[in-house]
Amino acid sequence: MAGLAVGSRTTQLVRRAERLFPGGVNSPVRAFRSVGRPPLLLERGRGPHVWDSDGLRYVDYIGAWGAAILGHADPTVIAAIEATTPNGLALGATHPLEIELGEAIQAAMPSIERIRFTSSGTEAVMSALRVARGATGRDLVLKFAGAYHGHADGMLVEPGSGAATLAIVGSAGVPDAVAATTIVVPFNDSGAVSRAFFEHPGRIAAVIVEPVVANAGVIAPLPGFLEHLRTTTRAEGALLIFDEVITGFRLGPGGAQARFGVRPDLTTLGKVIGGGMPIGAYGGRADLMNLVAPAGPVYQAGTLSGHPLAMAAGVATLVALTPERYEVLERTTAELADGLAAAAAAAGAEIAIARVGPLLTAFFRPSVPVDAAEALASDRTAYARFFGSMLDGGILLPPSPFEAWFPSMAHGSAEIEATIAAARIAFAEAAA
Ligand code: KE4
Repeated sequence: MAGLAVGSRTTQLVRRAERLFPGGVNSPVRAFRSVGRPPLLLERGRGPHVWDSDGLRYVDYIGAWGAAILGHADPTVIAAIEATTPNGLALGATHPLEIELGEAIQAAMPSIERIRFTSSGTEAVMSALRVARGATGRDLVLKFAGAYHGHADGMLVEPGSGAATLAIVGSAGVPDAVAATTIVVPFNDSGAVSRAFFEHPGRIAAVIVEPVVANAGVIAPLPGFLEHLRTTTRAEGALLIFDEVITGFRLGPGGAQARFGVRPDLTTLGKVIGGGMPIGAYGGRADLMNLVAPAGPVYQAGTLSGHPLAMAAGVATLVALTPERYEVLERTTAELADGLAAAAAAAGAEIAIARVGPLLTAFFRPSVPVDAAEALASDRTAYARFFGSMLDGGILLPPSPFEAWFPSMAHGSAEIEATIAAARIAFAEAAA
């Protein structure tokens, strides 16, 4: 059975990795620490499947943390990269493909009047926050507990994702003075947002939000919450930043801002727009983005920003993201969510399936959470057992209860049925 035991090649590779990288990984969540299993090394992906270094195949819901929306090794994306590679890699000046990808993003997200590419989501968030501070002359930023916006110092205050997985509420090495510039309130708590502005009049440069939280597991915005952020920031002279690194081009071509009809001042993007290549982007109102060097006084730069291979992969991906394929992905995810809920009910397991479009999380708690405190109170031990049982059944879930599952457009009924069949066994084992 897949994943039953980590084989000798993986064991040897893990031992070498542990002598090289902190915790044996290049990003904490990959260590599988919270699910009590040895980490997998993934060596190949194709469509809905990945293979580990022992050659075992899994139906994959990590999905490169959202980037692999078309499925792994999509032929059109690979072909675009292969066609670009012979012309050289980074050339150090603007490449025509940067213009193509920028125009494709702008066509899908009209709020993005100007855009700047970076090489990661963290860089995109750092830069958007700098623009907000440069534009307003204010120092404070408001974020939501359990949201993850990359590892820039000021964002590592009650972060989600891998930090929440490790029960980290802050990070060593972040000066108190920097952490003090970040105000944290509960997601979906409009009153707390208003109180923060009342307590810090004229000092908050921006509110940054995952419009659908994915990094505490999936938490949907309550009706009116995003609208409240829009009206409050506008009234208070602060900017609204939608961190759509996950939701952008995942919740549809226009992301969360189109799905919920709320227009932010700035947006950060990543993952899908690079088709699996290293990428980030920030953009928004022209009057704000024209503050960015060399047009204005807010400095930001990047050696590999707009890398031709990332641009080629991103263009190929966005071209492939047709309305029909989004409809199929929504249906697939809904079938998965319904099947998981039915399997849990049949086993008498206390599971709440949170789903927004093609994003979902199975929370081991009685109801879907409305904020990170409720999400973090879910049963981590039960999730770890569930994760292990699903892995043994050939299904690879995110190795943390505080991540979203990322089904792809390559996941078909066979993969959904296999996932639900494995969940029936896993829930029964968890309930035993
Ligand atoms: P990167 O710097 O990791 O490219 O992006 C940071 C980031 C920013 N904003 C949001 C909403 C994000 O989800 C992320 C990164 N996402 C995590 C997965 N939850 C990356 C996976 C990891 O840390 O290994």
